Amino acid sequence: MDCNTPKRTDFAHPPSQILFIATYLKKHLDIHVEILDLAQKINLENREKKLNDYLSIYDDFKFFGVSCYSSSLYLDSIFLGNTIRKLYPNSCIFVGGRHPSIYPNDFSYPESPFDYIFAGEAEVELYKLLKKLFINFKRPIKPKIINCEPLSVNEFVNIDWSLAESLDYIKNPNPNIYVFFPLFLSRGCSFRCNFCQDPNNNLTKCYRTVRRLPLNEALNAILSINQRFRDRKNLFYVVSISDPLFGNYDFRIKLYKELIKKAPEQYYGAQTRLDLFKPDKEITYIKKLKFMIEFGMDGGCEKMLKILNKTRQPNKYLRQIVYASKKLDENQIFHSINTIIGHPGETNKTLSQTIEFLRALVRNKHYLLPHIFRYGWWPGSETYDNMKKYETKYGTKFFFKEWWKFENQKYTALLLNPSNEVNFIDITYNFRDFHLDLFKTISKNRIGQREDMKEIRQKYFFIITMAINNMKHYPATFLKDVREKFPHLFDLN
Ligand code: B12
Ligand code: SF4
Repeated sequence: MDCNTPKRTDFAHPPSQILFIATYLKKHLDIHVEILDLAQKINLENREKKLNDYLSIYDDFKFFGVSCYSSSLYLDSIFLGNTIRKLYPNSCIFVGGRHPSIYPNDFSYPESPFDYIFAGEAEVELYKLLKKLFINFKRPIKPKIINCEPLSVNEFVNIDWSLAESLDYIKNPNPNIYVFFPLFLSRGCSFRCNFCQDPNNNLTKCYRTVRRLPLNEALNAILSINQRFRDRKNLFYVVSISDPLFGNYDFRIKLYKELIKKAPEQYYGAQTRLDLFKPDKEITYIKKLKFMIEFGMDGGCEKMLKILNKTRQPNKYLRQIVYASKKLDENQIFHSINTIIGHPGETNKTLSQTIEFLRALVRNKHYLLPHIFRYGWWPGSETYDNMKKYETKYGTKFFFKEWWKFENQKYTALLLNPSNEVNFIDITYNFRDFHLDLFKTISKNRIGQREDMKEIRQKYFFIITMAINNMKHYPATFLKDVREKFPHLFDLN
């Protein structure tokens, strides 16, 4: 690799949720919308000053919206709301996203900077509210919660990508950054995996209701990215189909055929469930595209698959994974398989079964990248809403019930003892060992050499090298931080 070869060591995801809202507003109202992606800037030192400088040019703006798309952004969202309120005391500030959809009351308290809190998909309700406020601008005395119904398919809009032009990594493309344009050809998921969705949680109704774009509109959504960005110098991007499930089989086959005809040179990524994927039929088309596919396997053994409510036929499901991965590898298709460790119910036996399964899966593979995630107990999930059940059944201990209200959320979401016999310290070591074990095997296997997908080979290489380097020190650094912040947890274990 010479020094002019891009190193591609960073990833960027334009904020699709805000782009959807902005597109909808622009389409239906005569309004100027500007999008700021502060996610990368907000972690910087001196963030208060930097945020102030960054936001100080918006004194012409009356309305500000903050997206709290994951619970781990709760404190950052409040901080951002307060900064805006101090700079622009008379403005109207909205907040929406996954966390406000589940716990809107977390944003409604005396002195809250927010005027309106949106629970659910907010396009239509925000539009209606703005129309009223344009005629009569009045801030409510206390924060007002607006519950939104799931959007119907005819209310869907395709993102207007001109709105993304203000993002730093689009304005000044950096050849070292992979940009993933998240695209949604559907919304909602009919499955009920316990770590993901709680069927009894009303506020997540939007996430449970499946709605799909018709094929021609789905295709337009994909091609519109190409039309705008294809010839942009230094912009390396992947069209990343981020739906919870990537359509149904018939839809996928038709879409592959169209993509082969209309835009085969483009990189694509999509995620779906392994038990919905038909390797023998789909691979014929996928291999003609520069396509990466990601599967949420989530449980690596029968017992955990049942606890996660991932499937009713765990044995068959695991066999399907083995078969699909073999076929994908033989056909030189880059694929990743995600596994979660440390969910309530995890035992020493399930951990060793999972690593055995994964070891066998990566053996002699060149195109498979396993992703191991440490379980975080996200609100809105069955596991979160039924902690008592897990405490009684497995001896699980959850340490910080409202973990998102603590500083250091990167730890607090992970701090639980999954069962009587496995605690969070064990999971920390297992997390390291799983990575080192699998990634060392993969690096020896030699990563796939597809000539037309060199950038992806580079990405795999980068992820694996970084993980091997970082993971060696992971337990020491993670546990040191936890010990400093929460020493009492070590007395309990
Ligand atoms: C794409 C994605 C990502 C991308 C990019 C996210 C982005 N768009 O910027 C990346 C890869 C960066 C990512 C990272 C993470 N993600 Co993520 N991600 C998703 C995913 C697949 C789609 C989100 C999305 O764009 N949905 C589509 C839009 C249209 O829907 P929406 O987000 O709900 O937005 C609507 C409303 O919420 C509302 N709304 C949203 N923002 C705003 C703002 C205002 C002002 C208003 C009025 C309304 C409003 O209106 C929107 C339009 O209808 C979801 C799963 C899913 N399928 O939803 C997980 C999901 C959101 N992620 C999740 C998690 C946990 C994470 C990580 C913490 C993972 C990790 N361990 O690192 C990180 C968070 C990083 C961080 N900084 O904290 C969880 C959140 C769970 C929770 N209770 O918080 C989800 C739900 C997955 C899951 N089931 O576990 N993620
Ligand atoms: S993990 Fe995937 S399949 Fe399961 S409920 Fe969530 S989005 Fe659906």
